[in-house]
Amino acid sequence: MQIVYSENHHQHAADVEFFRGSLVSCYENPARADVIASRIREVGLGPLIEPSDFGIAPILRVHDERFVEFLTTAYHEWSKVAGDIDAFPHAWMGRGLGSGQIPIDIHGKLGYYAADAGTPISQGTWPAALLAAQIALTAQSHVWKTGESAFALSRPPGHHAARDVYGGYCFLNQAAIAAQAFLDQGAKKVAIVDVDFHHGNGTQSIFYDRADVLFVSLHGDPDFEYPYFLGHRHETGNGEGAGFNLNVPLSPGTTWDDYQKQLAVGLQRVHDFAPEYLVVSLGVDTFEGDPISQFRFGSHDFVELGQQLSKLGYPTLFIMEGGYAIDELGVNVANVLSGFES
Ligand code: OKP
Ligand code: ZN
Repeated sequence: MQIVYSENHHQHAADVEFFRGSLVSCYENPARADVIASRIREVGLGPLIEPSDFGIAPILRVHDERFVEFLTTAYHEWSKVAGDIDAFPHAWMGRGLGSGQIPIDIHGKLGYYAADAGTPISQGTWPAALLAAQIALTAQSHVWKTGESAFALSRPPGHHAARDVYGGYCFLNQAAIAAQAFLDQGAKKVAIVDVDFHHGNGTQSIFYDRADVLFVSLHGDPDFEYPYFLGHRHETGNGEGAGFNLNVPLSPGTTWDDYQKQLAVGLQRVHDFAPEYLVVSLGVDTFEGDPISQFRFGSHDFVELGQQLSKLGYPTLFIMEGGYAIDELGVNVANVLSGFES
């Protein structure tokens, strides 16, 4: 399997995030990708190659131009008034309280584009988010050209980013950008399976009205878990997209044994859809030791997850999403990929 990686993810290094009312060290930190890369080298899963530059056009197929413009300038605008400290919003529009007009002031803009107060923007956030998108596009291009599978080892993650919204540690939606790239290159149908603990609300929202991308997500029930406002079972798609969105919300404490039965239903849906390519939003925050999540997978369960995904038989593009138990993170991710290859 080809693995696309760059050490330049280190540019996105925020200091703190809000957690239960306090500021704590960021869970989404550079050590995450470092330990994954090092485990992948250790087990010899495949060559780690550097990303190529596909420019901004494939990103603008998914994201709003003004949103992208905001991301490119946000830290600079913020630091002019706040100094060299991570940027956070402090005001949101609230239901029914927005005219739709985009504020000029940076604090207003942050509130306009952000979904939550848990996603700091640091000095290097934009270059790192852009690089993550290029990593996804490089891996996508490999899958497209060779029919082989690939892994985009990138951070920050992407599945909470919507067309013009950032949040949940995500800025650009790598999975959506890659899925759209397959379609733009001539594919007719792409399936995205999101196995991160958190619902991929950004990805769902991007493809909710469309029949060319099937989105299947298994996740902590949004009645209890972030992102709270999307990811319910009754969300099945809209208009032409009706029937092309499948959410499987699961209770806190879900084990692999419970999960795999639901996964089988989700993968059957993918099989029935008969896509040409599979994109996997790969989060391993379903691990029992994850500090912000509530499922109970053991490390060995990730091997089986990889095996289940490989049984579908599609050229598969893995995109790195969440997973915050640093000590086991490398093993858990490598286990999925080894299971897939075996
Ligand atoms: C991103 B991904 C801690 C509470 C949780 C958002 C979690 C985002 C997870 N501040 N905040 O899906 O792994
Ligand atoms: Zn997650």
